[in-house]
Amino acid sequence: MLRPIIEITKEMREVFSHYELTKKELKRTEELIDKIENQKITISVIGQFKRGKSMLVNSILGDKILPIGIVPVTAVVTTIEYGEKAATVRFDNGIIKEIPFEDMAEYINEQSNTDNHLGVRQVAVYSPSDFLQGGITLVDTPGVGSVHQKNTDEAYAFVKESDAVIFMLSVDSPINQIEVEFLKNAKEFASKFYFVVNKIDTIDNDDLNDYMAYCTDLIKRLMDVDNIQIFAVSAKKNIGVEELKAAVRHDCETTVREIIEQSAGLKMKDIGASALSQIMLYRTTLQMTGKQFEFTFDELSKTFDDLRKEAEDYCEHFRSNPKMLEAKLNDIKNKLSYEVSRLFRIDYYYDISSVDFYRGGKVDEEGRRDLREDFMKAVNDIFSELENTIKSVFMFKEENTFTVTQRIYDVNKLTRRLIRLRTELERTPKEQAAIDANRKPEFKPVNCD
Ligand SMILES: Nc1nc2c(ncn2[C@@H]2O[C@H](COP(=O)(O)OP(=O)(O)O)[C@@H](O)[C@H]2O)c(=O)[nH]1
Ligand SMILES: [Mg+2]
Repeated sequence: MLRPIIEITKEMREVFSHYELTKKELKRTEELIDKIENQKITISVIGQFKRGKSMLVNSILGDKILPIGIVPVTAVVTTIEYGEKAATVRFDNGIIKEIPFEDMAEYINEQSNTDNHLGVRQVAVYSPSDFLQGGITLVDTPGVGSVHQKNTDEAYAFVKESDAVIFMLSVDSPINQIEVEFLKNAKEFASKFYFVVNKIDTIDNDDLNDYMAYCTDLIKRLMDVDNIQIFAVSAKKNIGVEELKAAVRHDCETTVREIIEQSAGLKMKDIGASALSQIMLYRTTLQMTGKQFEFTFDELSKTFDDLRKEAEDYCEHFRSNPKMLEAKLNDIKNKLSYEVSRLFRIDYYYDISSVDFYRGGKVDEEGRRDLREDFMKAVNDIFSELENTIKSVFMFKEENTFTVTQRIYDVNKLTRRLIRLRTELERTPKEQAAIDANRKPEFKPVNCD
């Protein structure tokens, strides 16, 4: 008998609450529970740049909210929720600023905010559109596959937060490898997909029907399902958009809880894996003798020193190049994961993302950006987090042997429980997919003359 995902999620929350180490996972789990209980659904529009994502969002909302363009335009994630018209910008350094609606493009556009040098984490927009009523957050993402790698990373990072996805294709160029990869990744996190083929105003009906048949077939294979929901639209001419809106609204009114729960189940697998690697580190440290610990800790401190030196040299050369610095930050995380795995003989992973370093930076006399300080701060933050984790675990060893043995016994018990919960999560999506597959596809040939 399958248990509801919310029950498994709550039990995982209980497991995480035992450790200081799984604080991050606990927070993410609590956010998911909040989303399920309050039925807040996040629907992201994703796909390659220039497919017409921003234009579709405008068309859905019936308002020209987002900037559109012939060149890659959207550089940052924009969330749109129900409310009186307003816009706020959240920066990487935590500052939130309310901005006039008309100024939005300055922060979102690749042209005015190249490489996101303003350090914008997200733009949050509020719109009184009926479509958003009842807890829907619609998200416009930067497209994947343009020369702006950062935009691709942002889009990937945001897919992790999505419950449902509007995957955008267009008739002017077929689905490519980058999109295929992106779709596979999205499948790991989102539970509901709407496929949209845009720009149908530019081809005739016969071609359109052939193209839709081609896309439907291809996507079914890629998604490994028997049925998909696919819509032919013109965001520009507002054709087919009502059908898409109706389908999304219908699902949100009838099965919102299932959609959110299923996507929470997928995300919990990711969270569970990350928690398990923290708990393994805890257990291994707890079992070490004082000598072993000292040796391991010395080795790790040496690694910190070497990497810090490497980072310092590196940022001398690339002080104005956020892309290179970001890549280096991920490189450092990879090297640390490797070292921890080697020294503690466990699987240890750092979440590789590229959105955790403030790119606002200073500007020198020649008007060049100097990101060294922010970069080194990010590097040191990575080290000190790990250092504190390991030190705090080791503090327990100061206690008497009985307490340590008891702790090891407890952690073993909790680890087994966590592994069992993850196995339980593995089982649910397939059953749910079968339920999904029974829905009929929505595509009807469209007359766009
Ligand atoms: N003909 C046609 N052009 C469109 C349509 N939707 C978007 N475009 C154009 O495609 C380009 C990219 O649109 P945009 O929304 O910025 O794409 P995004 O990068 O995916 O957000 C712009 O030049 C739009 O005018 C459509 O339905 N029909
Ligand atoms: Mg866009």
